[in-house]
Amino acid sequence: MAKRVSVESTAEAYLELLASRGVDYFFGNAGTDFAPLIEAFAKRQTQGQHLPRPLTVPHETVAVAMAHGYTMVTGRPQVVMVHVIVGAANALAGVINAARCQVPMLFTAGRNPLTEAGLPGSRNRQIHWAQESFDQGGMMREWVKWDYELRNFVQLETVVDRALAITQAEPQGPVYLMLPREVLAEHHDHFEYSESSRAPQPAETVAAPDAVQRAADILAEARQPLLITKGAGRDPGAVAALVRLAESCGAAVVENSPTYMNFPQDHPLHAGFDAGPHLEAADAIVVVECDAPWFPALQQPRPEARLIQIGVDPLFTRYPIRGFGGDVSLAGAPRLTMAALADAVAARADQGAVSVRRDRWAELHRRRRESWLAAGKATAADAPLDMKWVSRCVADVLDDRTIVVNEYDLDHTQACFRTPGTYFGSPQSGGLGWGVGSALGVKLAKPDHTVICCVGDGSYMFGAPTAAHFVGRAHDLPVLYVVFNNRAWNAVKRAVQSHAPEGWTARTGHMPLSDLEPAPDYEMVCQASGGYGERVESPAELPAALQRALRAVRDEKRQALLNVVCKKPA
Ligand SMILES: Cc1ncc(C[n+]2csc(CCOP(=O)(O)OP(=O)(O)O)c2C)c(N)n1
Repeated sequence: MAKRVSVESTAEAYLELLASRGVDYFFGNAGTDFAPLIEAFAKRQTQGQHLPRPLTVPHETVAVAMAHGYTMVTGRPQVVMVHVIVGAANALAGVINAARCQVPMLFTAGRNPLTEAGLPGSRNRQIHWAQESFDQGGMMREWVKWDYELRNFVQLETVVDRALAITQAEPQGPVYLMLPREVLAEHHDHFEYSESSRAPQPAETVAAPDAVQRAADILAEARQPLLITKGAGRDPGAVAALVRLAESCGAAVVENSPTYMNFPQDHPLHAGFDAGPHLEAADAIVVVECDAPWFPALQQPRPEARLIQIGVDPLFTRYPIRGFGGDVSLAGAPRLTMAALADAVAARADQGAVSVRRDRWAELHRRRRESWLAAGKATAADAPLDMKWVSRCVADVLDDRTIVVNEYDLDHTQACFRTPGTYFGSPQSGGLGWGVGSALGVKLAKPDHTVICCVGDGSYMFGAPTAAHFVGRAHDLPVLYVVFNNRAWNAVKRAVQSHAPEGWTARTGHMPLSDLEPAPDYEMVCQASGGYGERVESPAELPAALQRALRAVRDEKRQALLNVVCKKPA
C-alpha cells in the first residue's frame, strides 16, 4: 500500500523510509556532510515522528562494531553513518570484519558536496575540496556486496530497499551507500512510498535431495566421521540441527576458533577446539561454516578421507585462495541442510556402530573436560594471574542470560557454553577493535541480559575505549569488561617464536614491537566515564571482584571494568 507523508527534505524522507523498514538504530559519527540529516532528526524528534534512534558514537571503530554486535544477536541490519572518505577509512577494518562474518549492515557515508556553488548544500567549508575522492566507493568495494551513490530523490525508495535486500540476502554482508549533501538537502513537501519493501527477498535455500543423499551415504558408511565448525551458530537455529547431525552418525564435533556458540560444549560428542588430534583417524569429515578447518602446511587428513562442505557459500567465493576440497558440497542454509542430512543419515546408518562411537567419544569427552578443569585449578594460586584461571573465574559467573563477547583471551577450555547465542568470538578476519564496541551493540539488543566482554589489553586499546565508555554512559549500556592484561601482544610474540624458535629474539630475550609497557591503569579509563573500575592482582580476589563488577552492571546499571594483571609472556 502506498503511503504519503509530508517531509521537508530528502534527508527526512530517508529517515521515514529507514524507520518503516525496521531499522532501529542509526550509529553516527558526524561531519559537515550530516547537516541536512541532523536537521531532519531534530525536526522528527521534536515532532515525535517515527525514526531510527540516532546514537552518537565518537569513533568509527566503535560505531561499526556496535552495529555488528547488534545484528549478530538480532539478525536485523542497522545503519552506520560516517563522515565522507576519512570516516570510512577509520571504519574499514570493522567493515572487513562484518564482511568476513557475513553480518548484514547498511554502511553509509556522506559524500562531499559536488558543486562549488549554486545548490542547497553546495561547498562552504575548507575541507569540501580536499575530502573528495575520484571513487569514494572504491576504498570499500572489495568488502561490501554492493555500493552506490544516491543520485536523486526519485530513486530513494528503490535504492534503500535494494541496499537492505542485498545486505540480507545470503551470503549476507555489508553494503555501502553514499549520500551527497546536495541530494540530502533538496527541499520537498511530501514523500510517497510503499509501506513495505517491494525488493525481492530471496528465501532460504537447501541443496538438491540427490546431493544430500550422496553426503548421507558417505557419513553412513564412515567408521570415523568428524565434524568441524567455526560459525554454524551464526544462525542459532542451526545448533539443534548440528546436534542431530552429530548424533545421527556418532560423529565428534570440533569447534575451530569458534565465532559463535555452535554446539553445546557439555554434549558428549563435543571434542574440543582442535581438530589436529582427530584428523588422522577421520575417514569422513564434514566442514560446516569453517573457512580454515586445518592448516595444510602442518597437517592433512588422510588422502582417502571423504570431505563434505556445508555452508551458505562453501566455496568461500570472496576468499582469493582456499584449497580445502569437497567430495560433496552443500550450499544453502546450514540449518536446513544439516536437518535434511541428519534425517538421511539416520535412515541408513548402522545404529549399533553409531552407539559404540558415541560411547567412545563420551568417555573421551569426560576425560578431556576433567583434564581441562584440573589444568585451570592448577593455576589458581598463580600471581600474576594465569589466563586459564581468569577464564575459569569468568566461566563460573556465566548463566543462560549472560552473553560473552570474546576478543582473544577467554580460554575456551575453561568455559562451557550450552545455549545458542551466548558466545561470540573474534571475527576470522581478526581486525582488532571489534570486541569493545560489539559488546555495546549486544547490550543494546539484549538489555535484559548481562554482557561480559573478555578482551586482551591490546584488543582493548584497539577498540577506541574512551569512545566506547562514553557510549556506555551516554546510552545506558552497562557492559562488564574484563581486560586480560598481560602487558604484551602475545599473538605477535608467539608468531616470532614459531617463526624463529632459536633465532635472535630467543637467544637475546629481546623482542621489539611486542610489549605494552608501561601499561595504563585501564580501570581508570572506565572510571572516567562514570564506570566501576578495579585492578585485580590477586588470584584469590578475582571471584569477589567479579561479583562487585556484576553488581555495578546489574544493580547500579553502570559499566564496569576489571583490569586483571596476568602473567606476561616471554
Ligand atoms: C587492526 C589490527 N592490527 C594489528 C593486528 C595484529 N595482531 C593480532 S593479535 C595482536 C595482539 C593482541 O593483543 P592482546 O589483545 O593483548 O592479546 P594477546 O595476544 O596479548 O593475548 C595483534 C597486534 C590485528 N589483528 N588487527
